Amino acid sequence: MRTDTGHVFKLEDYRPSDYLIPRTSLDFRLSPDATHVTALLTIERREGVAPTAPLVLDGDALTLLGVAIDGHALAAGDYEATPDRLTILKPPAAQCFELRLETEIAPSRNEALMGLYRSNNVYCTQCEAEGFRRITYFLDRPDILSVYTVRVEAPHNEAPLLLSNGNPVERGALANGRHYAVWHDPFPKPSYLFALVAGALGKVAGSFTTMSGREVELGIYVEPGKERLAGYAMDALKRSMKWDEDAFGREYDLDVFNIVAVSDFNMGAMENKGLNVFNDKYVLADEETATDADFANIEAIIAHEYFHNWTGNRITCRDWFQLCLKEGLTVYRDHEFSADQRSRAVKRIAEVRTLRAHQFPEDQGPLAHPVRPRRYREINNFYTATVYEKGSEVVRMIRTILGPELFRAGMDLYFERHDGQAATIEDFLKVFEDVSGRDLAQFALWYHQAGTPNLTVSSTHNAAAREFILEIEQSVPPTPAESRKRLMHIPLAFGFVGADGKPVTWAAVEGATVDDGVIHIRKRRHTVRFSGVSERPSVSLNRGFSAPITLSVQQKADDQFFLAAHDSDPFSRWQAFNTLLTDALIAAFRQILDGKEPVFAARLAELAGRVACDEALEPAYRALALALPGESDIARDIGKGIDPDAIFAAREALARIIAETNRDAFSALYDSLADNGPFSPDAASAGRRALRNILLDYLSLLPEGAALAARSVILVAALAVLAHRHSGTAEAEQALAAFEARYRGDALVLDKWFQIQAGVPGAQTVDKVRALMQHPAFSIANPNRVRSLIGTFSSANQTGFHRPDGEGYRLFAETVLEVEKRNPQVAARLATALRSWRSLEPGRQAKAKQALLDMAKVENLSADLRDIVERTLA
Ligand code: 0A1
Ligand code: ZN
Repeated sequence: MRTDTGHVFKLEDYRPSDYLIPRTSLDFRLSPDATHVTALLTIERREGVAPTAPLVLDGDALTLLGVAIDGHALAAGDYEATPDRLTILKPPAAQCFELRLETEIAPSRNEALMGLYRSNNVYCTQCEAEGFRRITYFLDRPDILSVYTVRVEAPHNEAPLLLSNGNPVERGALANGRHYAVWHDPFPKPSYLFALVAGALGKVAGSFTTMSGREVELGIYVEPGKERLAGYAMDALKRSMKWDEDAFGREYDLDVFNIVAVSDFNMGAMENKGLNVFNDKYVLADEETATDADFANIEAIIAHEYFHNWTGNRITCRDWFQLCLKEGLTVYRDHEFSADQRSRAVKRIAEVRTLRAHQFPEDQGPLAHPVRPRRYREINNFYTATVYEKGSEVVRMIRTILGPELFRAGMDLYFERHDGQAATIEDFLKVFEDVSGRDLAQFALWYHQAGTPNLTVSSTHNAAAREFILEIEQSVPPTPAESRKRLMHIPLAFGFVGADGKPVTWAAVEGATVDDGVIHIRKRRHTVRFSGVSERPSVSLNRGFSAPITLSVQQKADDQFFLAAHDSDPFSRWQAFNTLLTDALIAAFRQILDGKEPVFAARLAELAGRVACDEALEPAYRALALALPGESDIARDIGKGIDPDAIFAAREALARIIAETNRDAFSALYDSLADNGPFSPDAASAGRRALRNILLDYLSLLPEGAALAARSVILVAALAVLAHRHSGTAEAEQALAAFEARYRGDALVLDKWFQIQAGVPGAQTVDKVRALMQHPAFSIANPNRVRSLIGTFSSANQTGFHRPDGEGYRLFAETVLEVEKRNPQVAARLATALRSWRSLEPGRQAKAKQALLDMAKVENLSADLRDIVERTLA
């Protein structure tokens, strides 16, 4: 485990490497406890660098067996080797030489799941961000692009399948039941994209003909016997390949494209060139148990990794500060893909909900950082919602500002200009400046400045002058290390809606640039005057969520109700209703804290009924509208003094009133949505199921509700409703027991069972989680198990985790430290669940702080966990 060195990496310290590695040959003799790796590296001194410059290679926990240059073994005084560094003190004077390294590693003992490790007896690798240095010494940085040839050798019976990046070149049998395969990847790539997989796996085969007529062989490898569960993933892959051709003109470039699903994986998946490695959760889907969210995730992640082939692999990042160059852009591309495959409006709402749930609290808390950070101690901790999701929003804003044609022209120029390079955010912005002739300097602050900007908006209508005025003021709250903020360029899409529901137009506008339905906010204050507006319109702002900001609008409830029923922009219509719900919940929260019964306006519950039954709206959209803001969404909007029990009570009270008001309508609609035909994962069917599930959630609050949920419990969604709404009842206990008995042997399905129980609201769940950690199917070494149980408990169970006596935090801190011994990366990510501790009411706040301090005082903490804990406390 890499313990904390306290070293801070800074963007301004970037220097090109003195040496390059144009070619890399690797030879692996695989064995679980002692894999022998021989690396033959062609080293080139960069033009202008003095021959005396030592060659310093990165390592991590490595054992060096031998080192030679141009065929001659080095003498002891010619180099220095430690587990994390190899220094060649006096490299040859020649500009180019060959370095041969032999290392030995133990994949079976690698529990950090970085570098070469074993998952279910399969050898696999994970090298992003700095895992390659756990395989051999290397210039393990993304601007070192190398052409790889890889030979893999293993006993045939243990590993009949031998895969690496690129195209297969050669394979053959050897003595003693061994065999080998050679792979060559003609595209220069950074070491973080290296991959190797070896083992006994089942294959789903497919093929794809590219736009220029090349045939690509597709393979998805899974645990033997699970092939039938990978059909949806294969279908999603083919659709992704076609979409990238149609939407971005990007064609696949190798003869084969392989995906391997493994059971032990730190993240979702990895885009290694030609050999994506996936967490099996995002490949395997059983119709009986997979939720519609599972299918949507598989589709999105298959697409995401595939799209990286151009945005990330062909054009990679110069250094890890530029992570958003590949991630934000690729998330933007996968969002667009899903929007095209499904409903654009529904997808956009779901994206915004995710952004608000994960990125806003990051941006508003101690872990806030710019989309392109300038500093890091541990890069693993920067695979964040800010880099990914806000990074995607920034790309979306570029498209909003330039329009679709110039955006596409910029992307074409980006691919043309930077193919084969390790690029920067400046390079990316420059292509859009070049195609449009615009200056994006102020816009670039979206990459450089942390924090969620806020716009305060008020309006006045002067009937006599037929003038409508918007007063808009921007502010960016201070964030750690950035107390003063500069003014940003915020593209604010908007519309005026008249009393008849039709758009209201204007004759002229002054006070800001307004084009194509977008107000360009660039100054602190804008007074935007629209002339020729005779009636006072309702104002629909940030349509389509054109900018990732918060809005404080002085708007009457009547206007919100009106927009919730009439806004022609589906996102803003959803937003109007959601704002009404949020406002009502916050008011109820305050009433509960004051010891009062919460009261809700009757028209809110009635509106929920009308939305549910509005046949003009697609079912998936109605389902999203009916989903009340989550407990943590409400907490975020309240800001401070959070008492999760009071929020829970407010939310329950509103849900109950909506259910009671609409009992008959919800019940009839629920019945009418019964799906008797064969299962289909398509978006329309998923939408009907989503609506049915949310109706069930409401109906379960009525006296007859438990029985209704119990009738449909094979469905994961119904089991969750029953277990959460009726926890402890005989029906719930029986249903959970039956589910466990039925899926005992299936780890991924049982994860849902862990997840549902970890999410049961209330103080008793801490003990349940503790007990479940002893369940035979639970393993502290497996990231999916840990995330299902501990991750769900700490980030999706507000009343359980934030139990007033602090027991939830204690269990959490203990478990994080236990996970950390094996897997610092997963532990650090879990630990971020405490990032909003300062917004809690004082009692809980003190206990949460204590849990953080308990972690901080542990000696030899990993760099990953120390970084998170210390920044959270700072
Ligand atoms: N590049 C991957 C994410 C990823 C990052 C780090 C990893 O290390 C364990 C694994 C995956 C993606 O964006 O999908
Ligand atoms: Zn990615």
